[in-house]
Amino acid sequence: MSSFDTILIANRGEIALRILRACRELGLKSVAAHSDADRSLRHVALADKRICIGPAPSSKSYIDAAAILLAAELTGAGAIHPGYGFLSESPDFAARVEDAGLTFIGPASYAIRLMGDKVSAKKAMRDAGVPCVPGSEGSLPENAETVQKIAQDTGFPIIVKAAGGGGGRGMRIVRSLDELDQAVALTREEAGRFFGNSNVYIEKFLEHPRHVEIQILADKHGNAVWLGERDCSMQRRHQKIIEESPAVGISREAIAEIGERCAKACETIGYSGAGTFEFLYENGEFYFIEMNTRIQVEHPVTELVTGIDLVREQISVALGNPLSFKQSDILLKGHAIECRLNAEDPTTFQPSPGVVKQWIPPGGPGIRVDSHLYSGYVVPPHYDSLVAKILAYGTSRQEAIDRMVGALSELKADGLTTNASLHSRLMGEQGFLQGGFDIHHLERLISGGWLKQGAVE
Ligand code: MV4
Repeated sequence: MSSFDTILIANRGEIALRILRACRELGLKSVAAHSDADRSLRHVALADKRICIGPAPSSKSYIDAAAILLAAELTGAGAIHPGYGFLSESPDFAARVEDAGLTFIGPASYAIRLMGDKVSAKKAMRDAGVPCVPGSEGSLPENAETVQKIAQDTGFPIIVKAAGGGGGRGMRIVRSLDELDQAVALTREEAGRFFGNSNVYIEKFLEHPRHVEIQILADKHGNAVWLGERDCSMQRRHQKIIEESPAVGISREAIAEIGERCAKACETIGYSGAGTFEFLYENGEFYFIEMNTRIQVEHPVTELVTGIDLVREQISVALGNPLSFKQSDILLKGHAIECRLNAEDPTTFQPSPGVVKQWIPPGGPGIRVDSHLYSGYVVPPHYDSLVAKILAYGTSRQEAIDRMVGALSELKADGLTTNASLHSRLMGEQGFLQGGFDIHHLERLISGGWLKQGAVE
């Protein structure tokens, strides 16, 4: 089937280093395709080859498809790993990689395209037996009366979403019929401008859901497995801050049932690679909203509770190998928590790039740190502010929390302003300790003045 001995890493930061390590374990060579601003990244030093693909702005480097394809040709890479962000979910890029006779490490371009359009994704998933949020069947018609009928049948409040959106972009909550026409018109107009697709759809708006996602892996031989869930409800402005597995208060039977449906859906649509089904969870029910067709930032949470190397498996299935295990081989054990360490102000959330004078990562039993930082590294201002993922694993949730508290107290990132103190405080926050909080929890804390209240809980 596919065959390659060299992978071009079309990404940067911690995930580029993570991919490089997976290449090494698989006996594959790696090429670091980096921007002008990223010459001093750790994975650039460790890769078998390195090639500069353009200036610092990602539009001229990490999302320049032509530059990356040329880099692959020049370095003899047979495959491209896109990591997350950048070109990882671009169906056009994946198709260009395929057309160049190279392997895109991810699903086939048609599956990325199917899932990139949220209307077609929902239809495919509902047809495959995955429960979805009630709402319009497909995109809205032009006729205002028909749209009103759909909205009333769904029941207010509703949310109008752009088919080309996702991740929180292009959506509008509508609480009554008199706001409907204008909301649909505005969302359509924005959708056309931002995504080049003015299709919009309606869903029942869930007021207090949790964000619970299911990790899947599928090979090119029709086999798919689910690898448990991650609760990603601790977020602010659609940026996840803490993720954990298992999700507090959801029965193992309910997770197995939804997991089976996700794996089956992958087999139905011919999906291969790693993928994530995003659900809203409210009143004991799962509602599918979107599928992510990439490896995600929070994948190590799943690696800790399953013992499976998701990046290695992702590459292995791209090579055409069958999955190296069956569903019954996957045992979910213990509890894992990830804190995203960002170079940002812990109260204003403003990015704060700069020189790392001294970096001392935490360690000890149950601690994993995925980071590209080293003492003397300069965090450039051009990219995402994520600088490290601190993970704690324990037999119980409390043990994982206790280990995370210890890890955060050990961590030193002198010279950088980070959100480590926010994480330390959250580890002792009542709602977090109890678990099962909704997606608005952190924003509710912040608007209630929690950030300024010092240690008062
Ligand atoms: C929703 C919702 C409530 N009801 N859909 C935001 C990001 C995108 N992935 C979907 N989003 C939402 N869709 C319905 N029908 C609430 C959100 C939402 C949200 C979802 C997941 C994580 C954080 C969020 C923050 C605000 C709103």
